[in-house]
Amino acid sequence: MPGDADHFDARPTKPRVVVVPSSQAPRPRDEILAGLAAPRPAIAPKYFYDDLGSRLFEAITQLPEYYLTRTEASILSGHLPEIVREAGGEGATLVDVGAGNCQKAARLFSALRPARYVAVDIAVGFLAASLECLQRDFPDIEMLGVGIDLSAGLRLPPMDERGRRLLFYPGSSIGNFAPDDAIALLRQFREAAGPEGALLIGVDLIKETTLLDAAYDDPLGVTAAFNLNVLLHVNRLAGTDFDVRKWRHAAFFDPVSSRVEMHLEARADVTVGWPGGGRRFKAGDRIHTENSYKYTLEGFGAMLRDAGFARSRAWCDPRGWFAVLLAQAR
Ligand code: AVJ
Repeated sequence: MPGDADHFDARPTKPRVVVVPSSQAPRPRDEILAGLAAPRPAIAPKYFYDDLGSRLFEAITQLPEYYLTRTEASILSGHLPEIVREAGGEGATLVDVGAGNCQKAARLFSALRPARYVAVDIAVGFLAASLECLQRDFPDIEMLGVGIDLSAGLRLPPMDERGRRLLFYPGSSIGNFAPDDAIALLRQFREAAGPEGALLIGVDLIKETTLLDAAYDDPLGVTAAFNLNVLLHVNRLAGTDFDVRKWRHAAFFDPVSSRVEMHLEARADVTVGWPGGGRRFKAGDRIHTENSYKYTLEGFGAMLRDAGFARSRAWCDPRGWFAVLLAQAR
């Protein structure tokens, strides 16, 4: 019956989700196979996030040892009015980079009251489902999903918007990039924010090694499952024949490079094949899957300045484990 659908679908329509094809990024299959064949074999951390990987990461954020997500949430909720004031108040376009389940941004909504919410993530199916739920709770905020591979740059589709832009990059996701690449990404954020805009970013700080090791190698083995799951994703993307049982999770903080490294280590000699090739791994050989850089507040402030941000303010938890910074483009 005409009209019925309208009636039941009253206001909250499904948010539009667009995929921005990355012309610069190599195709996943080529990138993955090149990484596996390299002298130091590696898989880029963006490949963690298939549907199961996105869910395993959500589970990580609930672990007692993984202090990052809850520490950041407590900093944000403890200083929300001040952060919103510094960020220019209500009515902005909130651009959430690496939005995942969108829960971090959703907790800002009541105080920030953005006119528009643009959620950007590489895991576009997971993002679309998250956005659809969120739109029902916040029918007055215009929402857009953007599927994009950040390692090829932050390219946003043209948007009809008034007001300022606030870029949101929480969770210390910036830690996945080596310092020089991180500065280049921050510079792109500054450009995307525009002259009136700002960046709200979460950064994990250097702390005792035992705390960092535990956060990335938890006793329940959730992080191990998250790390090993990349092999299943890679099997689908690149046609490899990884047997998860032949590999083990390894994670540790390296104070010299100031980063937590994650690897997958061969439990015994193993051969991995793929269409047109393959590689033998000896017991103990590793595939590097992630770096998670840790900073001092001073060090990260300097990177923001290098990226061209005019000034920044920082908030920390009482233990000094995590920082939230608000950086003004000018
Ligand atoms: C989503 C990149 C911030 O580095 O802490 C969690 C990913 N890896 N446990 C991080 C991750 C292992 C996470 N980031």
